[in-house]
Amino acid sequence: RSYSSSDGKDSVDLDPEWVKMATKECKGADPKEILTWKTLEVCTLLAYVKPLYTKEDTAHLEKEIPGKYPFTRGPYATMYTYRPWTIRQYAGFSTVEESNAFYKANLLAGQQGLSVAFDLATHRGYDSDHPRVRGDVGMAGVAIDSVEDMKILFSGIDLSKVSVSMTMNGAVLPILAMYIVTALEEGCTYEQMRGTIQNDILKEFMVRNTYIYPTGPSMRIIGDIIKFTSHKMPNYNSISISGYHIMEAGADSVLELGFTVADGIEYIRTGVNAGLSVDKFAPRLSFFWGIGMNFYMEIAKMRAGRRLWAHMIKKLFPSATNPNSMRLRAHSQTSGWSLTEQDPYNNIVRTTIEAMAAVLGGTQSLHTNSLDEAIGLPTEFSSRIARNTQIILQEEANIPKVVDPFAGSYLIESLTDQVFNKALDIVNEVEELGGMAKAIESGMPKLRIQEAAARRQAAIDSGKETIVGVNKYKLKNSSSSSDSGSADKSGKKVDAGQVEVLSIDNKAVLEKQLAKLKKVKAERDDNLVMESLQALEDCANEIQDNASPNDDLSKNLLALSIKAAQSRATVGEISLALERAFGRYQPPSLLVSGAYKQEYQDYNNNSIVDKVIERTKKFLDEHGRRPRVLIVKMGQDGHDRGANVVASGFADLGFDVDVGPLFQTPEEAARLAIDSDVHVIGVSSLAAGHKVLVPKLIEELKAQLNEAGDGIGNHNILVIVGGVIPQIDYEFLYKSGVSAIYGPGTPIPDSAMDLIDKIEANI
Ligand code: 3CP
Repeated sequence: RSYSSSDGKDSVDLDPEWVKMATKECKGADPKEILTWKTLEVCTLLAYVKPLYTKEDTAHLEKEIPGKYPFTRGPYATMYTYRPWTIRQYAGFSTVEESNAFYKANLLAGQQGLSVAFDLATHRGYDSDHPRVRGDVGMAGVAIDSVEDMKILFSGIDLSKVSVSMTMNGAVLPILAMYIVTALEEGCTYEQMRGTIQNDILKEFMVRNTYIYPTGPSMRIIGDIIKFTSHKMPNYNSISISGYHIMEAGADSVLELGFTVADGIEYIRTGVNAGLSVDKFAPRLSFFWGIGMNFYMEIAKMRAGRRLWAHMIKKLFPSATNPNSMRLRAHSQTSGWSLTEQDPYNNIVRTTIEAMAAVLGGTQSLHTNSLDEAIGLPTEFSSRIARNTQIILQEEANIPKVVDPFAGSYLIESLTDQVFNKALDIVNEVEELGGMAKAIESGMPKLRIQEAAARRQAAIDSGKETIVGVNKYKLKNSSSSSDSGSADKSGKKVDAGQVEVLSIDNKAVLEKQLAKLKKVKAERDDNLVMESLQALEDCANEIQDNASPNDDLSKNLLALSIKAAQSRATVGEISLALERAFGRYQPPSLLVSGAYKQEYQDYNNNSIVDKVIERTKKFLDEHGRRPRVLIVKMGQDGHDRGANVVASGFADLGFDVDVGPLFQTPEEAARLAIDSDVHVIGVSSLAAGHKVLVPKLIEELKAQLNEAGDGIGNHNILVIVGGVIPQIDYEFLYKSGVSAIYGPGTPIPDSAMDLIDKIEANI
């Protein structure tokens, strides 16, 4: 065990006078031994964090001021003292009419910028009438099929004044094009458009999975967007380089930072390859961090991130001379993963702590999660509390009054150095693999993130890490949110377990979308649509000519998508025209092994893990094969952290685990389960599609098993469900034939043991 300092050498050891006193207080034990904090980042070899930092730890510190290279202290000189961060709540659900009303009400109530959540059908480039998206339309975001939808979404909102962020990556061309056409048709000029498009496809291949096309064409799309926006939309941020999803998928702070900065470097190279100078576009690249409960580390991460970006740009792109090219500006979102279904009001506290880390770290814009997000979609009530959390930080707590208040803290400065150095190692590792696009092809980032996720889950399941209300301080009689409360001092019932969630009527949204699609198609000039789509497809098929003048946008995919959107081509049609040229990306299946078991046993030997392993061995002896589970994700929900963690955990416990490809239909999932002769299908659902997709899966299973007759090994394949399932839907799912529901917080060995019982009963 050793501490390391900013230059990687062993750092100043603990102060000897303090060690003496501490040894006494620790009743003779070595304080270095028992008080050293082995952080989550130990996965990426971050040094251990000392229990005490002193002046000697920061003796090497040089003076830095905010607004100046290397920007550790903030991208602006005055930061919040002059202008606080933007309160920007991510939202969108159901129809454009409902989302528009929600946005307008939020702006009146103190929200300062918009951030649009699209439904998964739109993300993956499908119109609402596509058969693959039955369960997804309007569920985890708003449904958009054409410019006409986009115009309603922003009706009554002045797009020259309100900055709008749009989380869109796969279907970025049609969606950005439709936004631009909407703004132009509302009288806004290109120069007036301010806002951000996420447009970060690299992290989609790594973790978020809402890609459409293979990596090469996807990067070309990004090049064209950077080129178009840097010429015509000087106030628009062309990418939001996102660590958030990397963190939510399980990465620790160092991995998140290293991979995100490496992504950013790849985008700079993409812009340069599109013929642009770095200073022409880099000032409008922006970043996006996930902020979890690791309070000190998150503050250090944001400070180290700014320093690392500035350092890398200076080192790798010496032609960049505009300081704004080196200035990292970031949006942050509190961690959705850190929220719990159990005792959910605790989530308000968690979000407040995370929001404080984000602003003490110097974020430019912030989303605070609603307390109910581990259970379902936020209500008006929970959204209000989330928004007010930020307003209170801005207007009651005096936090904005001083720039970078943690500067000079022995701990935070030391941690900033450590995170900088370790994240730099990760960036260098990616560079050695040939940059992020190549690293992704090698599978390295995905596996590293999965390993961190599996270890984290094992730390929680084994009790090494505390989650209040989940693995410690649980509500009485509570194994899940079915707990309806406990008694307060006066004996009155306190409703601590149940919260209301927003329910979307998927059928009604779908009907509305279908009617609108029909109308748009009936009223447009089909010849114009065909022409514009053909031009787009032809351009996608052409090899790019990098020698063309860099302000020539005639062969630019965004310029041509704008024409298609103007002609009222739909999201699905534009995506399909591009797909004809580019093809659709098929991800490889990667699974990490051994990390869960090792981390669990490291902390808790001779535990339930060993018992489950014994049980699966016994099962093998008795039945001639191991219990076999197929983990599936249906619909367009690509959030696969839970599915991957459960799959690798179950495999470590001795199950035979198959992982289905992402984006399956219920028919395909049933077919795969029967062909693989599994005992159980485990459905992982995080995007609210379960009420449509799970009953359909069970129906399909029955039909296909009947069709197969008696020759098939399993007459009855059990269906279990995990993920974000509101308690109110449990009854419905059980009635549909689901055998078990394992909500968030269920330890993997517990569900595994329960499942073996169920499989044996079924056999
Ligand atoms: C700000 N300004 C200042 C100061 N502070 N000027 C002088 N002194 C100051 N102290 C100026 C800026 O220069 C800028 O003007 C303007 O005020 C706005 O400030 P900003 O920092 O640019 O802030 P904002 O417009 O809010 O933009 C923030 C960034 C942007 C840059 C981070 O990219 C952004 O809003 N991103 C949000 C991304 C987002 O919402 N993502 C949601 C993902 P100029 O522009 O004239 O310079 S949700 C994902 C959830 C999970 C999922 O994906 O499923």
